Amino acid sequence: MKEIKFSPVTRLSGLLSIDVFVEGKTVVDARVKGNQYRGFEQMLVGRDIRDAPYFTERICGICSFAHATASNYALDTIFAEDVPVQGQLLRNIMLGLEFVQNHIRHFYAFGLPDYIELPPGLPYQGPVVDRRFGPQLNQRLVGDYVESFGIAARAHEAQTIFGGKAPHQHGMVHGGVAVTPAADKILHAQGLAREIQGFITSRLLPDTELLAEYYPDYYEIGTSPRRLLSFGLFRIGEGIDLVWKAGSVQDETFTAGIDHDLIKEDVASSWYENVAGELSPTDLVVPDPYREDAYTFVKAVHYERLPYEVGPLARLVINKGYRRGPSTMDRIIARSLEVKEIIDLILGWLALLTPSAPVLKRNETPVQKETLGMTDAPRGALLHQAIVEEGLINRYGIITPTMWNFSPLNLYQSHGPGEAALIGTIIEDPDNPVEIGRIVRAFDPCLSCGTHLIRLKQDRDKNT
Ligand code: NFE
Repeated sequence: MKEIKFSPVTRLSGLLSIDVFVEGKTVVDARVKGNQYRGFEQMLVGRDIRDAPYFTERICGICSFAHATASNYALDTIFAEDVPVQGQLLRNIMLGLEFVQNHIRHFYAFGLPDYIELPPGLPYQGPVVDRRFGPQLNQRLVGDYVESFGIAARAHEAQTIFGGKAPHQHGMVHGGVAVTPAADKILHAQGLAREIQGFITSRLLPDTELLAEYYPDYYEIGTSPRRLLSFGLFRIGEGIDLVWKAGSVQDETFTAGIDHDLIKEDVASSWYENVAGELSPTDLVVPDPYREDAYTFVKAVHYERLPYEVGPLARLVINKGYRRGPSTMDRIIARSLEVKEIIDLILGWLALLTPSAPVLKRNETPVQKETLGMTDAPRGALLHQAIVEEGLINRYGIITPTMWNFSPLNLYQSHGPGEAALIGTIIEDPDNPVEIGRIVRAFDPCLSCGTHLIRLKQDRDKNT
């Protein structure tokens, strides 16, 4: 058996290493390793619960608004607030723009360099192996790759119109949003959204089709068990009605809704002091980076004891009847199809904004001690859960999409979706295992989110 190590895996957010074990040409075992420890849950203990969105959105620079959303949903419950419809629209517009920014950047900057030949000198290019586009098509894709950076930036620009800044906006607050939409702001955002929509229609979708046409074998590579899950996306109307529904899929069976009590974690393979059995999201664990029988800072997460894949493909299967997958190409296609749906939704919501309508309805006294904020983020299901005493955080737990997709071997000896997708892969050329990067990046992993201060051994020794 041969071991192949990738470290670090580039063109993603955070620090990820992959070890695969190959017999002949077949991957027989895999380990996805999150190499940084963040400790946000520990930082939050004892702080005012109203600070939680500002801290948690700094978990990550690429999905900060998603964390602000989950955290503010949790605060809306704590303060028993009904967000005005115009506030809901603005929240959805800003959250949607984050998806747009992420998905466009992922397709071109993170994923596509595995399939095209970029001009020399650009960073983070792997070995040029298995490139199938001729010079003309390659040139077209390189042109779109370059253009995509400006387009993705437009999405952030549009987010700042209502959110003040991006990333780490200040516009979403508990009870609604902080900025009333003036007519000039709406027009500005519409102009940017139309430009993005044009790029998605004329470039991203045809480029995705082209990729699928030239790499059809990737419908069979990176496959994993058909267990998909989503917390739903975009609240609208009274209560917590969702534009895209929550639920889970096992093979062909869809079950509506998610019972959050069935979501559990464990540290069987994770660098924390070993706690036997299942953990709840708000259980604190103590890091132990020197545990011999562990290999990652990512905790394993499961639903009804089973690992689930989350992300654009799960949402598309649950909401739009997409039938294929999961495979590497299905994950890529789902992201592109989803971003077209989302930019159309954003333009629809922008048209519904009314400059003088209220966007915020706040209460000042917390009425709940336990709270939960669940939404989908660009990469999948995101949960924030808090226990609060007299307005201060006693416990704060976060389960991110990358925890779902890059869960290590769990308590029940099941691999997470990322490891499962790698196992069974045929590596054509073990000296240039291009398949591994393609499979892993199609999940769009973010290890900054997945492993929520690095504590070096020297520091630990100094402290003891
Ligand atoms: Ni750091 Fe994130 C998204 C969240 S992934 S990118 O999407 O939450 O774990």
